[in-house]
Amino acid sequence: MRHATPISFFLFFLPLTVLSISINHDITVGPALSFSPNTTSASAGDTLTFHFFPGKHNVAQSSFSTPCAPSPNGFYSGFIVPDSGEDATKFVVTVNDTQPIWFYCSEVMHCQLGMVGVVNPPISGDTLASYALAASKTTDSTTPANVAGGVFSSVNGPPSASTSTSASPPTSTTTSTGTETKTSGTSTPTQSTSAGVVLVSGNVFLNGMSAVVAVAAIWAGLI
Ligand SMILES: [Cu+2]
Repeated sequence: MRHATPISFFLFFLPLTVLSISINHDITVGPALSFSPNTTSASAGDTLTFHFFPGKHNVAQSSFSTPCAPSPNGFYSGFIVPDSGEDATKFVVTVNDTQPIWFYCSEVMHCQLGMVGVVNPPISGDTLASYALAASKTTDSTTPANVAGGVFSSVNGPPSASTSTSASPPTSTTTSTGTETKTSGTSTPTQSTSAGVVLVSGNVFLNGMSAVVAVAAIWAGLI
């Protein structure tokens, strides 16, 4: 029986390896001159889904030191301007690492008036408040030339009608690169907040279960 313990360990930890779960973080763009939430904590592999509301808005990545101007190789959604309610087109960005991601809306004066946000702000040092303050002192904003760094996800109907039961990776959604081509029509399941929450709970549950089972395996092996 002693030799069974390492195998048990492998088997019980295997699900954790398979269930390396990425989480989606929803961020609304407008209708006020703000992103909500304006601060998000994300892990590598997670996605950010930007939801657009009325007002002329977009989301563009910048660096902390150059607010209201795009950073090289940063993402940019292009303007997505619904007549009312949330636009069917969402912009999905995959988070590659846990470095800070600063972003802004490039419409005239929106960045200066505080339409800025951050993902993974540093624990100390640069803050969103200081970024916003620096943004308020700039005289104009720069709109990137091309859509970049993300994919468009489009679903029919309001977000509440998106009753996805599984979290699809962004690669399964309709994509376009280089040009601001909006897609529409097909009902593509997208990662919703609820799915993310469910997955988080599931992950925590599995972690807990595996820990319990692993401890049981150790105990059984030692007898
Ligand atoms: Cu805006």
